[in-house]
Amino acid sequence: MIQVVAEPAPIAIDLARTALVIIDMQRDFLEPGGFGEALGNDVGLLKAAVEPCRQVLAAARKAGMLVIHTREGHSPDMNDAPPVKVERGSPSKRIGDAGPMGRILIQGEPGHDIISALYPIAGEPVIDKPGKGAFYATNLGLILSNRGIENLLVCGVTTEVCVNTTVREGNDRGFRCIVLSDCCASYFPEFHKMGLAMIKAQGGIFGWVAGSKQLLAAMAKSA
Ligand code: TIU
Repeated sequence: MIQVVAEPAPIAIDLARTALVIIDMQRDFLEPGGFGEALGNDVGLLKAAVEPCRQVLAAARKAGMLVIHTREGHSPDMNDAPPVKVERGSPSKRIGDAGPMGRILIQGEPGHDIISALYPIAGEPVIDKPGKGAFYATNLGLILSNRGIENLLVCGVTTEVCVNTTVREGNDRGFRCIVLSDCCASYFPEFHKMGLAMIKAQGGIFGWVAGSKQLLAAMAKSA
């Protein structure tokens, strides 16, 4: 067991029953020319999360923890893309359109891939998800229950969209979700702040929030 300094309260977790879940750290969200930029966002704002994520990923691998990566996207025929998602707003490019990193948010295209700094290694499940939540229309829940996982350390982008949705789904399914604040980022700094505040409010209504340094310190103590 390790004891992590977190908000709204410290939490004790068994690393053998804990998975690191890295949400959608894809080129389409973090690099110019992808989905994030097509929506009108400054993708540079997400860079801050990369190095903290890299450090947590290295520590999780060293500790032998289950590491799971997710990617948001759709099949090339786009049968799994709801029209309401494809048609909404007035982006410069829509899902499925051709961009400098291939078709926007389409599986198999360069933009859909995970950034090189956080690239999965053999044995780490990669969950392709059509929605915001990582449990929706995926086998994530099955993988976690087969491995006896009770706790999720959650990193990734964006804080208020796919991270928050996944944490809410995970909370309803009985997982203790600990969101690593500096390992998440948003195109809207105020949404990042409030996205974390919503998770830890009311005694931790959806989960816990901790800094990567707090987690790494707790892991180092137990090593
Ligand atoms: N992964 C994820 O958060 N998908 C988004 O579309 N996020 C936005 O903030 N747009």
